[in-house]
Amino acid sequence: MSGLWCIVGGLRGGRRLLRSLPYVQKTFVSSPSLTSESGHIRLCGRPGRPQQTQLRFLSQGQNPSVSAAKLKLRTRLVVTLLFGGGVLAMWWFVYLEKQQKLRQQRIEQLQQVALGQGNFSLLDHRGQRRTKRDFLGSWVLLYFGFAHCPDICPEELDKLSAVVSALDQDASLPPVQPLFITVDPERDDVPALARYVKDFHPRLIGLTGTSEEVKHAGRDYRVYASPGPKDEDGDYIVDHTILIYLISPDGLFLDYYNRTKSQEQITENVRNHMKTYIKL
Ligand SMILES: [Cu+2]
Repeated sequence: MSGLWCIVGGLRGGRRLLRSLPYVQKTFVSSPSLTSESGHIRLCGRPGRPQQTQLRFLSQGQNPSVSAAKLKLRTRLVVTLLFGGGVLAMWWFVYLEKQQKLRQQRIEQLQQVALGQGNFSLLDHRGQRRTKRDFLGSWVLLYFGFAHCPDICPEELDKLSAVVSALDQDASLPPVQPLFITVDPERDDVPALARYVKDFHPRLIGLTGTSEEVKHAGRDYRVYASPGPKDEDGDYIVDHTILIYLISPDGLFLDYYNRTKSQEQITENVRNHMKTYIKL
């Protein structure tokens, strides 16, 4: 009997034929000699070369070809999901690596620029001596100007104050310390600065010192400052660099903003620096 089935099973398409004939499958299952332990049915095989097929249990009452198609679909879905997840994870890893590399390159470039590498020592508007080291650990927006400036300095300090206030609104961001260093120490003494900073952000710190101390601080940031001729009232204008500097918590110069930059642009830029900041 088993020899007969071997002949049938050996015919091309024999297995497909068998699967499509439930009564034949029933015969297989009911025959213990043809059923393996795992429920698979051995159809036939020449000695040493067994040939197997995986017919499903008939007790499930399903069309085997439909079940196989479902299984295939499910397998494909799982494989696709695993592959997609793997690709996504790889892309994210490469992206983070690239961001970190770019950030590191930027820091190295800024260190080569060597801006703000020195350590200023000045008096604040309360008369206390402050050095650059005192602000390590804080984000700083720094501006050089003078209290008698008729228009540009008040405009820039208004803008700087608005940026600091806008960043303060975002609780996820660290606070920014606004600093103002005078380029006119002759007139901007401690009391004059105390009066002046009141018009701007409440955290704004005014800094002044001797002519040499102020020049030293300006040189570190390559600030140009040149007093003009005095009029009959002894009044004069100081021609100076108009830039707002962004300094990271580790004291590195990170960026600068000229007059063309709007409050919104500066706020967004500082926010981006904060979010991509990697502590050295
Ligand atoms: Cu000015």
